[in-house]
Amino acid sequence: MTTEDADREITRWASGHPLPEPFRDISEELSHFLLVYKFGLAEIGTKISILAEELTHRGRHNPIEHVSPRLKTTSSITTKAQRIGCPLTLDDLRKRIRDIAGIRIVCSFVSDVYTVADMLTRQPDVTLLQTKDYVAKPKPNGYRSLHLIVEVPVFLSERVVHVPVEVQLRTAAMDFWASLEHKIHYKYDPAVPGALREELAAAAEDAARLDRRMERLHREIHGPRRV
Ligand code: 0O2
Repeated sequence: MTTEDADREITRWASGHPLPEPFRDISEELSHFLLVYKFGLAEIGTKISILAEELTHRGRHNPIEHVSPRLKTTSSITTKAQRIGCPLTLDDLRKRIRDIAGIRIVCSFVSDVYTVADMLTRQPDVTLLQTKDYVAKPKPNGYRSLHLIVEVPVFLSERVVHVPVEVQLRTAAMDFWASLEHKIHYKYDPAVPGALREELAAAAEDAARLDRRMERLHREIHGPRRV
C-alpha cells in the first residue's frame, strides 16, 4: 500500500467502513493509531529521498533504484496478531507488531543494500531495534532481503511518539524473485508443489549469481565503489 493508499484507508476507517470485529467500536482511535505509522513512514521516506538526491547531486552513485512504502491493512494486522497470540488491543498491537509501517528500498547492487542500511541507521534520530539479514543467510525457500526495524521520532502537536518502521532492503533481482514467489505462494496457498518450490529455490540462486555478476561488471567499469 502506498502512502496515498494509506490516506484512503485511514479515511475509510475514520468514516466507519466495516472494520474487523474487534476494531468496530474504536474506529476513531484506530485511525489515529494508524496515522502515527503513516507519519513514521513519511519520516523514513524523506530520509531516503534526501540520501538519493544528495548523492545524485554530488555526482556520486545513487544506490537507490526505487522505494515503496506500505501500511499494513487492519485485516492483515488482525491476522498477524491472531497468529502470534497478540491480544487485539491497540496497546498490545503497538508493542508486539512492529511492521505496521513498512518501506521497501530496492537498490542496484548487494553492497548498496548495506551502504543504504548503514547511512540510515547512522542518523542520530534513527534507532535500530532489530536486524534480520536474509541476504547473508537466505531463508530456506531462497528469499533474500535485509530487514531492519528502526524507530523514528514523530513530533505531534502535543507529544513526541517513537514509531517503529520495518525497512526491507534488497536488490532489483531479489525484488523480482520475491514478487513472483509471493504470487505463487498466494496462488497455491497453503501448499506450493514440491517441484515448484525447488525451481523457485534454484531461481533464487540464479538471481544471486546475477547480482554478483552485475556488481563485478559495475566495479570493472567504474572502479572501486565510492558512494
Ligand atoms: P506484507 O504484505 O509485506 O506485510 P512475520 O512473518 O511478519 O510474522 P517477521 O519476523 O516480522 O514475522 O517476518 P520477517 O521474516 O521479518 O518478514 C516479514 C516480511 O518480509 C513479509 O511481510 C514479506 O514482506 C517479507 N518476506 C519474508 N519472507 C518472505 C518470503 O519467503 N517470500 C516473500 N515473497 N516475502 C517474504 P508479510 O507480513 O508476510 O507481508
